[in-house]
Amino acid sequence: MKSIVRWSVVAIVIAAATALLGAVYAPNASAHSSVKTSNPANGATLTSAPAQITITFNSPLQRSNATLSVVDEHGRAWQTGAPVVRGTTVTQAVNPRAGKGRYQVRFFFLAADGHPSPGVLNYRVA
Ligand SMILES: [Cu+2]
Repeated sequence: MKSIVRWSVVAIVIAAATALLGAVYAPNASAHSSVKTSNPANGATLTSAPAQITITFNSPLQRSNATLSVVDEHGRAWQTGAPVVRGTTVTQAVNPRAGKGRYQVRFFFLAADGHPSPGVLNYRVA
């Protein structure tokens, strides 16, 4: 009888600990997939136009509904083709003949859990 009581206490403690861990490690409701690193880095000044842009997120993205544009200060788009999504990384080819100036990378992706991951990165060619 005593051992049955003891084991149910152990079971309750394990269940409570599991619930607590679940709460602690549950993904943040407001940040499902955010930018970890990018090349060019946000705010970077480059000496020549990049041939591609790579963005790495902290969690996997869906391949569908991925959009990315690279726009100069006059609103002209310089990306070529569609973004390529592989797991947590997105690669976008860019026209390397883009001149000096400020560029904005505007993107929208869906995280693997279905939540949207929109964002903006800036870089400059000087
Ligand atoms: Cu999410």
